[in-house]
Amino acid sequence: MKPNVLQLNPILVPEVNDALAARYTVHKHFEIAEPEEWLRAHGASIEAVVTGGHTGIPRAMLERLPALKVVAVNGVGTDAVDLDYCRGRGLPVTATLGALTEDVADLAIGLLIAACRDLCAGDRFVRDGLWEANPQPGALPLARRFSGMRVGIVGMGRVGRAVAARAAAFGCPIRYTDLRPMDDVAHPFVPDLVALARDADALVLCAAADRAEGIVDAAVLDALGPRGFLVNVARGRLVNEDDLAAAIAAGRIAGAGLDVFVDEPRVPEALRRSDRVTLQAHRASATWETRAAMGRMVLDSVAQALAGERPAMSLTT
Ligand code: 8YV
Repeated sequence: MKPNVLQLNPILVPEVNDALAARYTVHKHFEIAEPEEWLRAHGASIEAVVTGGHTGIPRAMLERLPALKVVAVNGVGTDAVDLDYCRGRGLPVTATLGALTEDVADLAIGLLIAACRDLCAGDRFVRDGLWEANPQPGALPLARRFSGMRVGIVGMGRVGRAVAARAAAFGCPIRYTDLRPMDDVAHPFVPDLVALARDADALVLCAAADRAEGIVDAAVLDALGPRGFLVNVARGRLVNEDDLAAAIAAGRIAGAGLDVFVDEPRVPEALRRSDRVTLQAHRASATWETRAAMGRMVLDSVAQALAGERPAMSLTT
């Protein structure tokens, strides 16, 4: 009999789904009509959970899965999994470490350029026929140069470093903040986020959200100022979204490029309405290349755990 796997999030790469289905009996939680009842009846048979970074798994669900041998997160963020609880249970929680670094950094730079060069507003201007109606060069305001902008990176992990490498290629001076300075990073470390924002033209959020919530608030946004841009490719809850919406509406910051939000898929009206905000639907890792690589890591992690080995990508065991 094949081991039972509970999948909490759709996987978009057919080869990964095929490989999962060939090896395991896969139960798609998101397709089960009565998930609570189903869990009561079948929870004890589940040996592996496959979930997304943003979805994680509620602790109450973990408690209903006594035979569980691994939580394989198809992502790098593990803030939606109770790692301490899993550690206490000796349960490996794995992530797809390194698989999505380049794509997330690419999107961060893409969002920053989109925000400061008004790419989406320009696209709408052409697409909606407004250019023909307003052919004079001043119909669209001048934008801002990205090359050479002072970039402040919040979280100098894999993604932060990849953003730094890209921004450096655009001639951007870089400074960063994190829980502590990193010996192997040459860019200046700034312990205080307000101070980092004050001397930055753009703040790029790349931090894990396990221990940080609402760290980008009105004080940070005001330090960034009316010529500053905010980019978030990490987690929505790093930002106080009400403060951000107010700062955007009042022009207290210049603009934002956002891939993540506090309560996805709900995005505050003030952000959706503003031309100075470029929005994405949590897509930073959503390329064929990255999702296939992530899927292979998930398959490896589940296989290792069910073979009784410590998964190479375990963060808790
Ligand atoms: C994914 C993510 O959208 O890696 C993460 O933590 O949030 C994203 O890469 C998600 O995990 C896809 O399943």
